[in-house]
Amino acid sequence: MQLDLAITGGTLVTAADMFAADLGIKDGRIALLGAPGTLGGAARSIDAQGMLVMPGGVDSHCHIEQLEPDGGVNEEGFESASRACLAGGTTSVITFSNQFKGHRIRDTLEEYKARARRGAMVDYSFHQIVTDPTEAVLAEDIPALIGEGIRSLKVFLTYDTSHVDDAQYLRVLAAARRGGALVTVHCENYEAIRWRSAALLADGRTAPKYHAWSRPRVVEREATHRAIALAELVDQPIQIFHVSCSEVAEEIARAQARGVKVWAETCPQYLTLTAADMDRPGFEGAKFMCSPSPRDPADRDALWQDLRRGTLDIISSDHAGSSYDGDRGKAAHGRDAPFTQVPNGVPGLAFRLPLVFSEGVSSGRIDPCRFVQLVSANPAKLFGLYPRKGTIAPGADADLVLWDPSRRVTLTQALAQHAIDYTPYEGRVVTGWPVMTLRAGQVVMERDVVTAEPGSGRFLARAPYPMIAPSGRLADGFDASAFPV
Ligand code: DUC
Ligand code: ZN
Ligand code: ZN
Repeated sequence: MQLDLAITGGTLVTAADMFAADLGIKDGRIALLGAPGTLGGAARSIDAQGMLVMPGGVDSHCHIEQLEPDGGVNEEGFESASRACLAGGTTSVITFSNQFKGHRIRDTLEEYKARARRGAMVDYSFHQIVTDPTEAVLAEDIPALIGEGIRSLKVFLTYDTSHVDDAQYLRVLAAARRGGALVTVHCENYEAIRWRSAALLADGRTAPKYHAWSRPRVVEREATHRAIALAELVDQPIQIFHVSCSEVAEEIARAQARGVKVWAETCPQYLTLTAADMDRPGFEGAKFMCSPSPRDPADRDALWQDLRRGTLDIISSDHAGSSYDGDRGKAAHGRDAPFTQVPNGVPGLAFRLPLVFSEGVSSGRIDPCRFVQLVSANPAKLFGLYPRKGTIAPGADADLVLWDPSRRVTLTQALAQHAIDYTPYEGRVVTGWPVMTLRAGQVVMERDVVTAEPGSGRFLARAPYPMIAPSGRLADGFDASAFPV
């Protein structure tokens, strides 16, 4: 076979193994693997001596070009987000289509697809956010979008514009069970946060650091427990987004031990930042505000234990498109705005893999195979993209990152290549860096220069897959989800 491209001399890393091999690419896919020096002819060859060759990152939680109920749109568009992804070794994303309360889902999804078709330079799918599960949305929109290959829904248990109550959450779980989709959940208690925030403001405690005080660990733990308990009642598999601390992971571990189909992720911000970052001078702390809040150094360190034992199985970015100084940025209401008026979220598409590799592999906490599991293979599996994404095997898309494990790099805003005007990781030194990214067999980033074409990303329709099937364990054997009530 005449290969289009051969990658030779590198060490291949998958979720399972690490071995010296050459890799051949044909028509955008991995065609064959061979012992070093044994591949046949290739039109082009890349020397990967000294490099790890890993599957491109799959970021299963990031907010890109998201439309907001006030008529605005996230400052991070598909093109700039893709540039950041490719710079950092990520080749696929699952971002969001957002339902506004009082509106149907079906029109919004088309708008997101059109935006992605114009700008995306990575492959993409969507989670559908459900904020208003009316009868029509449950009976018509959700089955239709699942039929189009959107096999994950997201619900928020907090935020004024998006939270659902328990009755609504149960109905979304039931609709997902009927249609065959995963439900993903933002777990924080809405009323508890409102109550504490009002009290903090009444006491004049308005600075960014009080964001953490408004939502302590127990607020996240309670919502996580409730999200799991109701999912268990319906027998609907769920994933918990952005777990910030072990107190929450313990709830998940307990449910997993009972055999509940619940998975969970954390994000680099919870492994690297702490609440003290929000107490920086002036309004600088706003740059570190995200929800749930970063916690204490001990929480940050303990999360690695949850990642090692598998309670947490995915590390996503939760990249959020709010700048610092822009019109929709964190300082848009002034540099003395109360924390309740500051948009939540931190940018993280570009530095997800470098931060996790450095803190995880270079620091000796995890091995390279676990790294591949956390940032690529596991998100691909949980969200129905595997084995097309997330592995190096014949037939898989040739989405690869060539990684220099010993290169030391100081993170800067310029290296992030996103549209957001800052990075919370400015000045942090990492060990391990992506030197080349390939998507569908094409080199799309080399030495920090991204060369992909806007619109070259492909929509990833997700077919049914067994991992997210209900367990079949129902109280009294009664399947209440069969009745669309
Ligand atoms: N939290 C979210 O739930 N979404 C985006 C940003 C954030 O911090
Ligand atoms: Zn969230
Ligand atoms: Zn999010």
